[in-house]
Amino acid sequence: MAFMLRYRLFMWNNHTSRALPCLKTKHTAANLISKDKQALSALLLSANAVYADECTLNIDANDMMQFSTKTLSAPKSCKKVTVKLSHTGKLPANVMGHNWVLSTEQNMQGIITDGNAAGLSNQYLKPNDSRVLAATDIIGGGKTTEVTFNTSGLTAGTDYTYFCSFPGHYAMMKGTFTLK
Ligand SMILES: [Cu+2]
Repeated sequence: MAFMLRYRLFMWNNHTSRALPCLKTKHTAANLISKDKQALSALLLSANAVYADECTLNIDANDMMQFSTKTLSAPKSCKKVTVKLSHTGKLPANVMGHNWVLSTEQNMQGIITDGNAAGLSNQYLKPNDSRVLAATDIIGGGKTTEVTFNTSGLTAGTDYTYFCSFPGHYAMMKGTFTLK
């Protein structure tokens, strides 16, 4: 793969140097460079997919009951997605604990209601809740956690909901996850 990449980059350079003497205007040159840049970024993008970098997503949570982003997405080519959650605050898990839970929008409320009853010892989730598509543990300030899940059960282009199931937090800690 690395060899092919180098070979294709070599071909790209070669193509550029041969094409340049034929150029008539600066405008054309700019177009050509822009096109080649696009080709290069497409090449690098496909290399990333192979090495799965884009299949790992990072999100922070803090003592202000906030996630750092309200949208997360991964390429639909990811067979598995890893979400890494960092709690950048200082408060302990029983006071300001956070997790990252994925479900359909429709199922969120039921998961939260049952999660509240299940309590912190169950990560504020009903054990083996089939409505939960993915979930990390609850963590306190200064801690990190992650979850890796298969994307085979998800539909590309559909908006899923992620939230924190700690009692009351979903009102502020909620976002949209999409496979694109
Ligand atoms: Cu929370």
